[in-house]
Formats: sequence, structure tokens, C-alpha cells
Amino acid sequence: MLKSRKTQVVIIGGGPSGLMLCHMLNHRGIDATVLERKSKSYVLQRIRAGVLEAGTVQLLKDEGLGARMDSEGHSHDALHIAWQGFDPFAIDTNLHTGKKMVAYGQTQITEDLYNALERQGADLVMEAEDVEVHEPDSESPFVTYVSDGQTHKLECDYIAGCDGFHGASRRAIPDSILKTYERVYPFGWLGIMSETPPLKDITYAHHPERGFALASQRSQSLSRYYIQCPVTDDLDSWSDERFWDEIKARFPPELAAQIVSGPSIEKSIAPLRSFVAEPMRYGRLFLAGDAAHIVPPTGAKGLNLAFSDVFYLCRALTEQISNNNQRYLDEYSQTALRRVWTNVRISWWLTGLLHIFPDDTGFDKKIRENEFFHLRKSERAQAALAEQVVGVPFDY
Ligand code: RFL
Ligand code: PHB
Repeated sequence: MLKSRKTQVVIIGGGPSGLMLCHMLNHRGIDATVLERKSKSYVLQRIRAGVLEAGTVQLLKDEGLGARMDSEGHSHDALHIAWQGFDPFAIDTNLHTGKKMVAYGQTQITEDLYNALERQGADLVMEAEDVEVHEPDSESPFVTYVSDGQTHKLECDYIAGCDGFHGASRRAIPDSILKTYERVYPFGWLGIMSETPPLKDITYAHHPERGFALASQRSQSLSRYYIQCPVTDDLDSWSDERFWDEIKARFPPELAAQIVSGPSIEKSIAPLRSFVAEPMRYGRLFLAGDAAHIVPPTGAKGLNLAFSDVFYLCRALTEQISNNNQRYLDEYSQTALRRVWTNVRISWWLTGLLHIFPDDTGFDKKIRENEFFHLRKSERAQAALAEQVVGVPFDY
């Protein structure tokens, strides 16, 4: 038998964007139901970074989610670049913009959100299977899903598709309406986690023959490192020893000497792509976060973009539902996409600057090197990059 009920907003996906939207809507007196395919423990096990733009930090504080971030996060005020053959240098993002970024894990943010939502008694359905969007372009959309072996129907006023790149909601938009833009990069990131003290600063490295490397961190005793590698590489071919030799070869010697190696506790290869789906609205269905766009991780923009989408979407739904003002809903896709493309561009640019490509010509290498010289020498180039790394404002 079909079980049917009604809510104002159905949110598909209980990752950071879906949870944050639910939290913000509930705070404004709007009913929302989150449908998440996985279990809570699975969602909380995903290891992802969290370099938070100033706007994301402010949004979390404004929404009452700042306490743990304030005590456990650490401020992150520079973009460190180590280019083989040159002294490492840093762009002081705080100096150029007056704004502060914070390094705080996505896993912790997700945990904070689950805790807050559970305290509020929010309507979360975990392990919801076969979620399907119905009639999104009508006045009465609904979503069906299976839970505990039973099919449920959720009638609603609006649907928020926050179900990531592989989710169901983007597919509910007809091909004739949805236009997608994509660049798949000819390499991936091989990442490892190790219980070793990290380098002092999150540092991006470039070696003209060997390619990109990144030294990052989770705590004073937990390090996260990445190197670019062919996406087709077999993980088995990357012993820990080979990884450490390779990453040390990509960093300038004085930094390589500071990298403390140790056994990896996690190792994976992630593909890199830029992807945007337009428009981010179809009738009463609105996409947010990775469901609508993906950026390569160079620059750490994905989560921040997910949160700016949620900011716009919450404002749009609240204005419509509470004040009968549809202006922000009508402008949602256009407003969100402007900021999306700004971040797609900067993530693509940083990826091109710091990686090597299999089809690089001598000309490409010279241009890349010159981009680096210019950035190192020019205060103005540094200020322009700093503005985007810290994050353009939501009203951009
Ligand atoms: P998510 O996190 O993918 O969550 C989507 C949720 O939807 C669920 N789902 C479904 N639920 C119901 N029905 C279905 N049919 C469903 N299909 C999927 C999924 O189980 C999941 O729980 O998307 P969201 O919420 O939009 O959040 C986006 C961010 O997670 C993502 O942009 C970032 O993780 C990207 N990213 C980083 N972003 C940053 O801003 N800073 C970083 O430092 C950073 N580092 C990273 C990253 C992503 C990485 N990945 C994905 C490999 C480092 C890594 C390694
Ligand atoms: C990470 O710590 O995992 C991390 C940091 C910076 C990035 C991407 C990932 O640009």
C-alpha cells in the first residue's frame, strides 16, 4: 500500500547542501523533509576536505553552527605555492581582502548539521531507496521513495535536488531543457591520509616534469597529501614507499625534507572534472551543490559553492512561501550560476597553472611558467587571485 503525506519542501540528499538547506528552512518556520539514500554513519565516513571561504564561515555562524568550528577549526590565511626551482611563496589572502578563511573538515560540518537537525526534531529519512521526482513542472509535484520495504509518496510545494553528481534529481530535467558543460581532465588525484605531523601550511606544489602535488592536513597529527597521476593507474601500483618518493620529488628540497612519511591509512584516486548543468531550476525543482556542478578540487571550492547555492535557494523559498514574493525564485538559477561560473573558472585556472598535461607543448610549459612569474612578482595579480580564493561575496 502506498503511504502518502505532505511537506512544504522535499530535499533529496542528506549531504552538506541538503542538510544545510533543511536547517535553514526549519529555522524560518518552513517544513522540509530530507531523503538520503545512505545511512548516517556512511555519510559521516566520507573523507573530504574543508577549506572554508569567509562567506561560508559567516553563513555557518549566522545559522548557529559556528561553535565547534570556532574551537576546532584553524584560520587559513594564505595560498602557499612551491614551484620547483624557486623559493616557496605565499599569497596573503587576509592582507589582500581583510577576510579570513578557516580549515574545518566537511565531515565535522556534516556531523554538526546532523546534531543540530536531530535536536530540532527535523524530518530526516535515511536509507531512502528508489527516490523519484514526479511532475516537477506542475503545481503539485511529488516524490516517491521506498523505506522499510514500503513505497511512500511525499506531496510538496517545492523539491530541492541536493543529491550530488550521481543523484536522481538532475535526471528529472528533460534533455531538451538541460544544457551541460563539461571538461574532464586527463589525470586524477592520488590522495593518501597518514598519521604523521603535516607541513605547517597547506601547500600546492608544481614540478615541470613530474606535475602537481599538495600537502594538506586534518590535525596536528594527521596529514593529507595528493599527487596528480594518470586516472587509469592501479592503486596497487602505488605502494606507500613509491608515493612518498614521488611527492618528495615534486616539492622543492627544503619542503620535501620536512615531509614526514608513514604508513597510509587511506589511499584513493579521484578523477578531476569541471561540470555545470543549466538551468538549475525546472518548474518546482531546484538543483543545489554537486547535483548541478562539479569543480576540480584545486582551490577547494566545491563545498563552498554548495553553501552559496543553499543561501540563494533558502532566500528564494522563504520569500516565496512566507512573503509571496517570487522574485528570488525566478532569479535563483541565474544568480547561483553567476557565482558557479566564477568558481568553475578559478578552479580550472588553478588546475591549469599547477598541473602538467600529457599533450603540453614547449609553448604551453613556457606560458605556465610565465603565469607563475607574473603571480610571484605582481601584487595586483596576487590581490586578484586572493579575492577569488577567499570567495567572492554572495551578492556578487
Ligand atoms: P554530496 O556531498 O555528494 O551529497 C549528496 C548526498 O545525496 C545522496 N544521494 C541521494 N539521496 C537520495 N536519493 C538519491 N538518488 C541520491 N543520490 C545521492 C548521497 O548519498 C549524498 O549523501 O553533495 P553536496 O551536499 O552538494 O555537497 C558537495 C560537497 O560534498 C563537494 O562539493 C565537496 O566535497 C567537494 N570537495 C571540497 N570542497 C570544498 O569546498 N573544499 C574542499 O577542500 C574539498 N575537498 C572535495 C574535496 C571533494 C572530494 N571528493 C568528492 C573526491 C576533497 C575530495 C576528495
Ligand atoms: C584537502 O585537505 O583535502 C584539500 C585541501 C585543498 C584542496 C583540496 C583538498 O584544494
